[in-house]
Amino acid sequence: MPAALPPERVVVRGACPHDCPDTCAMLVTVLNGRAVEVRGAPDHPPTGGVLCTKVARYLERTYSDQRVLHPMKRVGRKGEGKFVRIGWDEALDTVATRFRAIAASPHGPQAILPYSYAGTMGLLQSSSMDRRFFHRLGASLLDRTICATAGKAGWVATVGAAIGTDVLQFANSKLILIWGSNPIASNLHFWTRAQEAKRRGAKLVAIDPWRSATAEKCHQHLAPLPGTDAALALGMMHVLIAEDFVDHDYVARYTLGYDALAARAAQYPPARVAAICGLPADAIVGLARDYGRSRPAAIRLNYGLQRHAGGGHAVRAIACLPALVGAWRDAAGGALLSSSGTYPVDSAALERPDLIAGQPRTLNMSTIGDVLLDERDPPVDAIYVYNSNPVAVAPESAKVAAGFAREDLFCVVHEIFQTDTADYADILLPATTQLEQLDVHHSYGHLYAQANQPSIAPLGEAKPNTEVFRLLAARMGFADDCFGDSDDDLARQAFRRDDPRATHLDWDTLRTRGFARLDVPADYAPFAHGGFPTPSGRCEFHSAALAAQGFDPVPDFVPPRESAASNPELARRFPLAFISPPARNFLNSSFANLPAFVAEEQAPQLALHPDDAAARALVDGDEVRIRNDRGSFTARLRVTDRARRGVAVAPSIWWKKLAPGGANANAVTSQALTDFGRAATFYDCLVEVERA
Ligand SMILES: Nc1nc2c(c(=O)[nH]1)N[C@H]1C(S)=C(S)[C@@H](COP(=O)(O)OP(=O)(O)OC[C@H]3O[C@@H](n4cnc5c(=O)[nH]c(N)nc54)[C@H](O)[C@@H]3O)O[C@H]1N2
Ligand SMILES: Nc1nc2c(c(=O)[nH]1)N[C@H]1C(S)=C(S)[C@@H](COP(=O)(O)OP(=O)(O)OC[C@H]3O[C@@H](n4cnc5c(=O)[nH]c(N)nc54)[C@H](O)[C@@H]3O)O[C@H]1N2
Ligand code: SF4
Ligand SMILES: [Mo]
Repeated sequence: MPAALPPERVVVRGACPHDCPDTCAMLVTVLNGRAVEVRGAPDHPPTGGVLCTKVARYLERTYSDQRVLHPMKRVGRKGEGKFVRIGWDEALDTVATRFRAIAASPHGPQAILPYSYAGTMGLLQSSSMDRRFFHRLGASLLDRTICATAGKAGWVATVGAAIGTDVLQFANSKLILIWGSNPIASNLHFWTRAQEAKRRGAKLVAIDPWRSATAEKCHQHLAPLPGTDAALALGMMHVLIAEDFVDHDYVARYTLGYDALAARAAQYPPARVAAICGLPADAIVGLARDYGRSRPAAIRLNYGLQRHAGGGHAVRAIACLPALVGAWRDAAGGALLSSSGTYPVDSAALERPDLIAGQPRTLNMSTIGDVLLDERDPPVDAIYVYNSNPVAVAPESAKVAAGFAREDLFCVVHEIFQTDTADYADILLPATTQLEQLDVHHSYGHLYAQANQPSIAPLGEAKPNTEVFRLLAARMGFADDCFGDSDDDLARQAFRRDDPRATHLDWDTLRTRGFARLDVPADYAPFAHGGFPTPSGRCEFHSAALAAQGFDPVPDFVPPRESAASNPELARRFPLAFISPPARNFLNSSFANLPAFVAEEQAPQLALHPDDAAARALVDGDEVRIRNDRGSFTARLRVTDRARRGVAVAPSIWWKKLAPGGANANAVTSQALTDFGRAATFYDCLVEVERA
């Protein structure tokens, strides 16, 4: 009898690819070519050996029997999801032939639109060869605004770049404001540090219209009405200035526009703020005093609070707080929205914007429904979707679906699964998962760069994004050298090595060790001595750059577009403010097709306060319809005081085709955009609820 071969067992280092600030380091155990275990790397400080419950079960995603494993072409109606298998050659030839024909037509290459977001956050698979391809093609540019650009614009106008407190430092804070963020669901490894701080005596305060799992575990929870955070921050500043908690030395040395900010804050006394936010005035005063007295005091603000008409101003107002009280002086003080700007990513090398000839137009991904349906010159004749599921995640979904259903639209979708969007594809291409592809990662929540090594061979005929664009470039006859770059070549170009923070980020080191910390001190306090990367080098309470663009140069409260105060007529018909924040077991719409995760979330739910339910004669467990002029969807009612009065909450994002009635929360959300950053306003949305 031949002796059995010894099983070959290897452990490969990887990085979680999902759109999550934690960017965990993964260890993938492979036995005879098959991944058998995925766990958190214990030696990577932010991860500390722990993955969230979703990615701890990543193998259920990689080896799911729902994987798209071969190229396919559509045979049914658009949206019906009927396909037949074809070969890669036929698939790529079809795409190249159509793209060439459109480019040569009177509409020109701008009639082609790429559509991608952060299905994977890896620098290679999210924004390298793809951008080169569409730049060289002359396609329309995509404004990637669906998540964070309002907050980013507000933060950058104030602080200068997406730089903030080191997440590891929050363990040493004495007061942590968790603002518009539900880290137990969406930023687990920050929550670990907040818990550590709590054990050492820190006070945790959640500011969220909904008593999230996180708010429930904080010492204090303030539930402002959605979209009123700028008023709350200005009210805090009112009190901090009136009661002289201001760090005058810090303000004088390192900030700009104090008088203008003080004048603005003077317009927001606690009584006025109380009325705007729906909070007791003494809670606002108490919050300001706690913040003024505690040291170190840190704020973890997140994107939940900027999905409103005034989202940019809201983040800008909060970003003023740490400079006003000098909280940046401490490594465990300050604030964190995103750390992505700390990484010297070489986007020019990866994306090659120099390949763009002329000035192609830019189309906004957050209004993709209108982009596809409205008349425009040239029209969008072709869309190529990858790393995103717009038919489920983009606002005003009925219009998005109608746009994708256009018979004259040539639609390519490159996907791991047959999503709601894939159902509309003419050509559906199979994508690899993170275990099957090479990548380099930065992070928007910590300060470590990482390598993701492929641990298994691609399943079926799946290919990574970089490879598909390389093949398409060849078919299009793009001869530029950059289309010959391998993934390894791309990985070497990821960071600007002349940046002092990038000392340890060379690819050979990353590849061997798995990760490396940016070259910043262990007790990193980015703005302890000023040095803000703004035009003035100061924290800009007054921004000349904003003024030059026609914006109010000083933070202000911009009311929600849809609220009783701003639109009473609409609020009479649709009296409930509706928010649809992330469900813990989904990641946007990822995982929302896999049985184990759907089972955890049970069914689409809507949480409503007992008074709001009683006023509509609704009881817990009812099937309810959530509706407004844009559309409707159904969910199971949860009557709970975790929702404040006047606010309805639907954890999201469900796949439409797996939800009752084929609709999800985006049936009711709007395509209106934010004050800064041209971003989506998912949580600025009035609805009415009735029994289905
Ligand atoms: N499990 C899980 N994790 C995720 C995601 C996921 O879908 N699932 N998504 C990832 C992505 S893409 C992102 S951008 C982040 C998002 O994560 P966060 O940035 O934390 O933002 P949200 O989850 O949108 O909202 C966080 C909280 O803000 C609250 N909120 C809503 N409106 C307001 C408001 O006007 N003011 C205040 N103060 N609070 C408000 C919501 O009720 C919610 O509890 O999470 C990432 N992580
Ligand atoms: N109602 C409501 N809507 C929302 C939000 C909300 O809170 N409420 N949140 C918004 C936010 S913050 C965001 S960021 C967006 C997120 O929206 P999207 O970025 O569209 O995120 P996902 O829904 O996770 O879809 C990503 C898709 O990319 C695919 N994918 C993953 N890796 C790869 C790869 O390597 N190659 C290819 N080709 N495909 C891959 C996945 O299978 C998945 O289907 O949704 C927004 N929509
Ligand atoms: S989704 Fe976030 S918390 Fe979960 S493993 Fe990935 S990076 Fe870590
Ligand atoms: Mo996001």
